[in-house]
Amino acid sequence: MARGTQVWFNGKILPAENAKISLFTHGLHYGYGAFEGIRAYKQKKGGGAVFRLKEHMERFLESAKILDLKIPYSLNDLVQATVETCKANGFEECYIRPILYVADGPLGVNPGTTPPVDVAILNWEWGSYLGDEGASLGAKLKISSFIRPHVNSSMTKGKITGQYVNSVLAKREAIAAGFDEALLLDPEGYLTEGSGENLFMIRNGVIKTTPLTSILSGITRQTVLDYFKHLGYEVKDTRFTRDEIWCADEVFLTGTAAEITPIREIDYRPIGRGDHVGKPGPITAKLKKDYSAMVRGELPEYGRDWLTPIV
Ligand code: PPE
Repeated sequence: MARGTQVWFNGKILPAENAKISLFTHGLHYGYGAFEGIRAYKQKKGGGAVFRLKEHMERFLESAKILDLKIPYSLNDLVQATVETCKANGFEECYIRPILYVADGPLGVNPGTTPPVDVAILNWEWGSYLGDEGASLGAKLKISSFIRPHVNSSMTKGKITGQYVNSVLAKREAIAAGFDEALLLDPEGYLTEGSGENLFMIRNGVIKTTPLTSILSGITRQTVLDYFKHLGYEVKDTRFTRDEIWCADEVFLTGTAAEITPIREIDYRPIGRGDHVGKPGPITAKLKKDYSAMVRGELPEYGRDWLTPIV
């Protein structure tokens, strides 16, 4: 995992080792901040481009609004800063992590009415999120003993730093039990998403994904919904249960880091039918191939304005 040597910190590009923060940082104590995860890809026509950068930065600004934090940067400033950071690191293909948090100021839960906020953008190179084997053969999931909090406890429309303790606990539990990833239920027992991915299942040609109530509104999820609608598939945004997903023909996870990750097993039960039991199914395999082409500018019929060149 090679890290970029340069970071963007409060409006300037700096060597990463010079961007230091204080132990009195409010966001470190209380998790009051927000982040994004974005990927840039090498393009077929040459050079690099950032996939759906504007949509990620819109969600970043909405996370700040949910937290009632003001930052002095516009959508366009953040888009430009991201491109500049990738250029400063010489990366054409990388993961991009914008982060904002309440900075050094008075400690105590109350950060005051106009707290100081730091904003940074970092880069690193990141391979398959659930490992190369998970990406190609399919990952193994376990329903977590941790649940996604009620919608009045966690702000699901924001990518809020402190909320990720729930994801870290679920992920560590799943890994310790020999699985690749956790699937979390909501307080009523319906499936929601993985620790860092959205969830899809396919049965009898009908594609289902969990509703936006208790999940992050994933940008990859939306890309996949647009893709399936374009191809004329029936797609339902609806709740489903663990026994329904055990009997699915195909299951996959979506996310910027995870991209399209097929699922081969859930709770020790192999997923799929016929020739595809315990293997990625045909619709998932085609989606995975097409997603990989789309982000590299090889399928211009999907979102012509989804790729921001790193120039
Ligand atoms: N749900 C959660 C909880 C989540 O964290 C992510 C992204 C998604 C769904 C998918 O959202 P999107 O990337 O917009 O399609 N998780 C990010 C962070 C992963 C991490 O380990 O850090 C990511 O994929 O970048």
